[in-house]
Amino acid sequence: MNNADLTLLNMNLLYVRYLEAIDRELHVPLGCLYLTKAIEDAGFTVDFRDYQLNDFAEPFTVGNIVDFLHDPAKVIGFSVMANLLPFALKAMKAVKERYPDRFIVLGGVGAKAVEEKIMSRFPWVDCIAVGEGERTGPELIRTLKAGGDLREVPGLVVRDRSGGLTRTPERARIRDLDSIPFPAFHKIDLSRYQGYGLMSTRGCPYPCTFCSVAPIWNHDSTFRSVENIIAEMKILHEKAGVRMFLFQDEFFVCNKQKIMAFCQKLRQTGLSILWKAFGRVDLTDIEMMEAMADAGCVELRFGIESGSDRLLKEIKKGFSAEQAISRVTEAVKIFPRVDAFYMWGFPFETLEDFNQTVFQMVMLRMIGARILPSMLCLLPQTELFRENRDRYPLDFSATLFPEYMITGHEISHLSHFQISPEHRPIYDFIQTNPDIFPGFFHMDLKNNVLPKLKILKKFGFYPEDKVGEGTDSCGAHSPRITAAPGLATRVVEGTAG
Ligand code: B12
Ligand code: SF4
Repeated sequence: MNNADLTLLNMNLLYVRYLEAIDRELHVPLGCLYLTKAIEDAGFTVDFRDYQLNDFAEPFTVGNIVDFLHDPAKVIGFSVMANLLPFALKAMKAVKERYPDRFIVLGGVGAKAVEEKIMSRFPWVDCIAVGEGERTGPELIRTLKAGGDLREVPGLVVRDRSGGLTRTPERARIRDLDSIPFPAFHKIDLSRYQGYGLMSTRGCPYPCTFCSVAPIWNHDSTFRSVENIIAEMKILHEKAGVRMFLFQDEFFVCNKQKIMAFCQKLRQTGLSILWKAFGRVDLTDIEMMEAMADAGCVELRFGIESGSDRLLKEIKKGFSAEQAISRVTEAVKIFPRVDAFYMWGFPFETLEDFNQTVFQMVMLRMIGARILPSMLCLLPQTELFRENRDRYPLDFSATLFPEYMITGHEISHLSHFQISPEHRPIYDFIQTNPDIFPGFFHMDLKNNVLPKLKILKKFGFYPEDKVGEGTDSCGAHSPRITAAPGLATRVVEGTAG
């Protein structure tokens, strides 16, 4: 009998299936470990299980999740992003059938903005935790153990005995991030992981309409001190020999003074470490980038999104195409690797806008930047989805998904995905719930997405329908991608045609 107060299952994972190979990048499960530490510090016990470490030949069957969760505690928590939300919901049903007396909590970012829809359609989900877990988690366990009323715990969506749903008041964000203890690294064998992510901030204040990061964190950003960040790097370096760190937060470069201080203090530690980070083109400059490179930054990533000023304005990106070009041109002279991320497939992106983007991508590729285009993903948290869902048809294609929605079920093969018959039901489930899983759909596939994909293939940014060679990877936060020889810098299997 499991005496822990919570069995916590991490389902935030990167798993890409090719015909001949499986790509798994094991990342330290930060969100779950922050949550675990907070629950343990409150005096409870956590039985943490990381599904990234499962050794099933076929991880994406509900039976295997039930096996992985053998003998769970009375409360079972799932941590999930949007890509595995459909599968997690199916798996939760099977877990509930196997253990009807257990209380099932869904947490993580995947359910954000569709909590009520999930709770009303899937009665086996007992509760959804919304937002940061460090305060909600311990209070949830305490209340459940005491037989209290969850409607009194902020930050939840709960079902009462009569089946009615209650969204409890939103929980205030944790302002002082330094007050949060470091993740519960003692729960994992650090040597089994390859990706050491760090979060130096939480949330982004910018209003980009296609992005889910800012709304997930309610357009509010909080920051750790330079000393606190370096202390975590030091622990990981000294205890686990970590040499390469990835700042996962999109708002790492939040302010020049802070970044300069960080670089100076990091250099003073004398630690022999390297790191990668994201930056906005309008918040970086040459002096800052040189200081970053001197302090061990080997890769800077920019979200550029479009080469069209009209489109940049429409998606509220907050800088111009010219700013992007000049910043990347400077950055490639400073860092060994510079990534330029683009989004394409906006339903309001004219061919003229799109061609300007392709032109810029070609140009920046020629000067040495790595170009990483992603097909627009209609995440339910985004302003873009809300504003446009009734304006354009929502189409599903069984062979084409946005890169953001790779789940691990589908097989990436040349220019398309294949779905094996045993996994077909998960896509049927997705198709019957488009309002919960819009990320798997396209806005106007025929006139918007397919013609643009064809152009991107022509310029080598996606594979033609023939075998490519070599690999390229955007590092930690995207699937490994197979590049067409000499040309493509990013290849995620698309549809034929
Ligand atoms: C690190 C990270 C990853 C890591 C995850 C590492 C890990 N195992 O945890 C990796 C690299 C695996 C990853 C992969 C992907 N990611 Co990612 N990732 C992030 C990132 C940058 C930070 C996440 C994080 O650590 N946050 C910090 C912690 C503190 O927050 P948290 O994880 O949300 O956890 C807190 C709460 O949610 C809560 N909580 C979490 N779980 C639970 C469970 C319970 C029971 C409870 C009570 C509470 C609770 O408590 C935690 C502590 O406060 C975010 C962007 C961002 N800035 O937030 C994107 C993000 C989460 N990723 C995203 C996506 C889409 C992906 C991908 C699916 C697609 C992609 N191409 O990027 C891939 C995986 C699929 C694939 N094949 O490509 C989206 C999610 C969108 C959504 N609505 O779900 C985000 C928001 C980025 C974005 N651009 O929109 N990612
Ligand atoms: S795209 Fe980048 S800058 Fe814009 S809201 Fe998202 S994280 Fe912030």
